[in-house]
Amino acid sequence: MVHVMASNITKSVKPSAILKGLGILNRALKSATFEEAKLLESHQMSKEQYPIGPFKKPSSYTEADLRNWMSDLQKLPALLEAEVKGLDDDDLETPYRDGGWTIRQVINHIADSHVNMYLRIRQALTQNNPSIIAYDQDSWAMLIDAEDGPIEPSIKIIDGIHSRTLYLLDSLRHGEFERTYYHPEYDKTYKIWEVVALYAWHSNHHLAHVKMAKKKI
Ligand code: NI
Repeated sequence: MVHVMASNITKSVKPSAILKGLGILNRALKSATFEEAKLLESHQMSKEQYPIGPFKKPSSYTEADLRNWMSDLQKLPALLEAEVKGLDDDDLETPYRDGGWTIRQVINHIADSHVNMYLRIRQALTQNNPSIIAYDQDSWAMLIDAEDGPIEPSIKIIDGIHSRTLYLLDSLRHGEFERTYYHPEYDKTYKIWEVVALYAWHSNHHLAHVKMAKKKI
């Protein structure tokens, strides 16, 4: 019964219609492959750009979370120093992905970024929800000292500002982690504990970039 029905259907369709149908199917397949390739490419790119995944803002935190984030900040300078040990000037010019920042730019960027963290936390603690100054991180990474300059001063900066910030955070009372600053470019208010979470992620995010770049040397 099934066979008869199938053969009836086949008979009722003209060969030209089948060819036309195949053409449509073929085009659909081609475009699916193209879309899939694009999806795969963007997935690959985002995996390279976000090796530990993008930052996910937690909705709340525990004392243990805070300690973990602070520990990540504390560890970063020594971890960076260990990663770049033995790399020469040419090695530092290796980008972590095609078209991405070089190891030199990544490390100089961490210093630039975390100097801003340092200032913003201090402003949040001493002013009432202050508006902070946004900066153009890509342009900063292209300033000559960030693009061509040595990385040792940046590791020293990161070490210094992390030490100062951790000393400060260690002394804060619970409620003080709820103090805020306002980011005018994102039109968002950030609490200090969220900033600590963000920069702990940022530390590990760029440390992963340095590790990726070293595999390409
Ligand atoms: Ni960054």
